[in-house]
Amino acid sequence: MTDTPLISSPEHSVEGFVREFLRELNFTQGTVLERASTNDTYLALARTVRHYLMARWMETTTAHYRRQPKAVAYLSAEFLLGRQLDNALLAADLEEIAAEALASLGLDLDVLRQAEVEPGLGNGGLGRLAACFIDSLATMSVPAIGYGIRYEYGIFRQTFVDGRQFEEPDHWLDNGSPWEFAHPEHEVTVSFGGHTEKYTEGEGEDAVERSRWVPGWQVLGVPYNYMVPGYRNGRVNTLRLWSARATHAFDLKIFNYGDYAEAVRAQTFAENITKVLYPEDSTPQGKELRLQQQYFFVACSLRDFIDQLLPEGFDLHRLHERICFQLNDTHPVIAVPELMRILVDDHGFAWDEAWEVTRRCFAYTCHTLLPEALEVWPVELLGRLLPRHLEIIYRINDEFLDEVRETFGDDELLVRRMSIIAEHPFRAVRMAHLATVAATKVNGVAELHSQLLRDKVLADFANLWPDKFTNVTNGVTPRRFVRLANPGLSALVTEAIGDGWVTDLDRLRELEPFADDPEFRRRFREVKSANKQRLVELLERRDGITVPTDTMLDVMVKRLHEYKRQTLKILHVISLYDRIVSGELDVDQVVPRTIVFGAKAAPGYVMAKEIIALINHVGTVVNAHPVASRVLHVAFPANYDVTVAETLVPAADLSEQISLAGKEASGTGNMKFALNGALTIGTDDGANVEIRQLVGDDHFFLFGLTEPEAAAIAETGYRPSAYYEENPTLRRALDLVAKGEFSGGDRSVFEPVVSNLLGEDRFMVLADFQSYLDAQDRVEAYYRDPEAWSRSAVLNVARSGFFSSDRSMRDYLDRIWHAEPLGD
Ligand code: T68
Repeated sequence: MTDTPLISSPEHSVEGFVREFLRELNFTQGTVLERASTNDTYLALARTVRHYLMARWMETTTAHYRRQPKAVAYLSAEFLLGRQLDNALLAADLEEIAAEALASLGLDLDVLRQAEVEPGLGNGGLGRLAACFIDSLATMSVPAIGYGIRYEYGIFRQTFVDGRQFEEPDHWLDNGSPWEFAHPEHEVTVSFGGHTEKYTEGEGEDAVERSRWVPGWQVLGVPYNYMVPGYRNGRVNTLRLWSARATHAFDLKIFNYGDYAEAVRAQTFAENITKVLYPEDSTPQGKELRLQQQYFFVACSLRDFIDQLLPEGFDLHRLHERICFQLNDTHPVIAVPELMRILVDDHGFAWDEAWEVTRRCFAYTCHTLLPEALEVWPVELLGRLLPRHLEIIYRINDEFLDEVRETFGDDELLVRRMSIIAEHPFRAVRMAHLATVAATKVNGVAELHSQLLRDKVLADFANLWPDKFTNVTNGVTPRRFVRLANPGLSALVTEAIGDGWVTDLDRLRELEPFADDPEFRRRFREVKSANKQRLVELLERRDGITVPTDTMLDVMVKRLHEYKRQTLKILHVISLYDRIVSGELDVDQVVPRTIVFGAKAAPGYVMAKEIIALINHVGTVVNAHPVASRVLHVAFPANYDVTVAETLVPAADLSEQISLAGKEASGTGNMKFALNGALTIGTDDGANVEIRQLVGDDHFFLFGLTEPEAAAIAETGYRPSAYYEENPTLRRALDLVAKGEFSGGDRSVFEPVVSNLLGEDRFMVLADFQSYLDAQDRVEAYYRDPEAWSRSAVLNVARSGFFSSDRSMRDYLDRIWHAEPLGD
C-alpha cells in the first residue's frame, strides 16, 4: 500500500451535500433533476452518502493492513442486511443534512428511502444475526471482515393467492446496486471435482508420501465489497461477498473450437453457483449446488485473507495470531479441510503442524437443537466434488477417534456416535462433528441452548472437552432496531438519559425511574400510538390491508415452522372467535386486538404452507364477521422482511414467542420487541428465559411446559388426543377447523393440519393450549390498565440493554476471539 493522501470527504453541510448530490445525478447517473426518475435520484443519493464514508473506509482498511492486529473473519452463508441508506446516513451523521438538502431541491427523503430494495441475502435469524454482528464490530472499532455469498436472487418474494403462498424470484439487483464495489481484478480461482494422486516427496530417509488434488473443473470468484460503517466512530469495515464467474480460459478454449453455445453453457453452469439463496431454514438441503456454494465462498475467503490481507511472506505457522474464523453454523465448515489443504498441499506443512494451526483458527456457533437441522453431506457427493477434502476429513476423523479411544477406552458405541462419519442411513460427513472437533470454542446462542448443547446434542464432545463449550447469548443492533426504526422512542429516551445508550445499551437502565413517572408513561403511550399509526399507513400503502388503529397490537413474525407454533396462535384466535360468536364471551367485554402475522414458509415445506393458508382463511372469516370483527382483526401482510420489521416491531404491544421449550435456539425477534417496549407472551425457551429474568416475571407473560417437562412427556409417550378429549374449548376450536368453518364448508382442506395435531403434534401445541389461553387472559386483563401496561413496557425497554449485539461482540471477543478494538 502506498502513502498517497486520501481525498477528503465532501463538505459536511447542506450546501456541500446538494453539490455532491447534483454531481452524482448529472455525472454518474447521467440525468438532470427535472427528468430524473425516483430510482435515478435514489441511486444518486446513495452514491452521495457513500462518498461521505469513503475516506473512513480507506483509512480503516489501510490501518488494518499496516498494523496487522488480530482480526475476526465472520464466515456466513447469509447476511440479511436490510436497507442500507438509512443506516449509512445515521453512521455518517447526515440524516438532517440530507433531508434538508433534498427538500431544497424539492425532493422528499422519505420517498427515496422507499425506493431501496433490501438485499434479502438470508433466510431469517441466522442471517440477520450476522448483519447485526458486523454492525457492532464496526461500531466497536474491532478489526473484522464479513465473508459471504452475493446471491443474484435472495430470499423469494412471497405472495398469496387465495390465501396460499406462492414464491417469486427476488431480483434485488435489477435497479442498480449502489452499495457494492466489484473487484474483478481480485478474482480467485476455485477448483472442484477431479481426483487425488499419491506421490513421494524427497528421497531416501526424507521421503514423504503426499497427496495432491487434480481438479476436474474451476470457477472464478469475484469479490464485491460492501461498506460496514461504524456508528459515528470514523470506522468502516468491509463485508466481502463472492460472485461466481466462468473461468476465461475455459470459455475461450471452447469458443475457439467454435462452439459458442457450449461456451455460454459453461458460463451459465459456473454462474449458477451464486445464482440463488436456498430458502430452507432450520432444515438444510442436501443439494449438490448448496455444497458448491459453501465450498466456493469459503475457498474464496481463505484465499483472500491469506493472499490479500496478510503481508507478503507472512509465516502461516502464526496464522492464529492474526485471525479467528468464526463459523456461522455448519455452512462454512468445509473451511476446516480447506485450510488443512492449503497448509499441507500448497505450503508444504507437515500434517501435525497444519492441524496445530488449523485447530486454533476456527470457532463454531451452533444455531439449532433440531436433529434434522444438523447438516450432513453424503460421502459419495463430497468425495466427488471435493476428493482431497474427503481424504483430509477421513484423516482428521481417524486421529480424533484415536483420541476418543485413548480417553474412554474401546467403547465402540461411543466411537460410532462421535465419529465425523455417520454410517446410517448412508455414509455421510456430520458437519457439526467436524466443526466441534476442529474449533477452539463451540458456542450456543442463548444460555438454555448452550446448556442443551452440552447436555444433549453434543454431550459426548462436552465430556471429552468440557472447556471447549461456551455460551454467547445473541443480540441485536440498537442502531437499526431502536434508533432508526423507532425515532419517537429514541427521542424520548435521549431526552430522559442522553444519547449514550446508542452505543452503550446498558445505560437504558437509567430509564427505570421514569417508569414511575406518569408524564413519561403518557409520552411513551403517545409514541406507541404514533408507531401504530405508521404501521396502519404502511399496511394500507404496501398491502392494501386496512386495520383499525388503537387496538392492542399482537404480533407474531418469524419464519413459519411447526416448532415455532404459529398454529397455537391461530388456535387462540379461533377460540376467541368461537367464544364471541357463540355468545360465551360478551363482545363488549373483549379487549379489541389486531393480530399481525408475518412468515415465509420454505417452498418445499408442505405443512408450513398449509398453516399459512389456515391463518389467511381464519383471517378472512374473522375479519368479515359482523360481531367478531368489532374486536378482532387478523392481518397477514405477505413477504415479511427486514424493512417491514422496522415498522412493525416499534408498533407492537404484545410479542408472541411461543415455541415449544427446548426447540428455539435463541430468537432475536424476541429481543427487538422487548427493546421497543412490547411485552412478551412466551415459553421458557431460547433467550426468552433471559428476557424474563431481566425484565422480571411481573412484566412478562410466561406459559407452557418447561424443557424438562416436555422431554419427560415425550419420553413416556405423548398423546395429543387426550388433551382434545379433555378440553372442551380446545375441542370446539379444532372442530371448527375440521368441519370447514374456514374453508367454505370443505372438510378436506385443513384435514392434514387437524389430523397432524391430533395424531402426532410433535411440538405439543395441544399440551400447551390451555396454559396459553390462560396467559392470554392475563394479557387481556393487564391491558385494560394502560398505566400498569405502559409501566411494564417502559421497564422492558429499561431492562433489555443486555440484548445489544455490542454485548454479544464483547462476549465473543473475551471468550472466543481474544481480539481487541483497534485504537486510533
Ligand atoms: C436461527 N436459525 C435460530 N437458521 O432458529 C434462532 N438454517 O433461534 C436463532 O435466534 C437464530 O438462528 C440466530 O442465532 C436460523 O435462522 C437458518 O436460517 C438456516 C438457514 C439455512 C440452513 C439452516
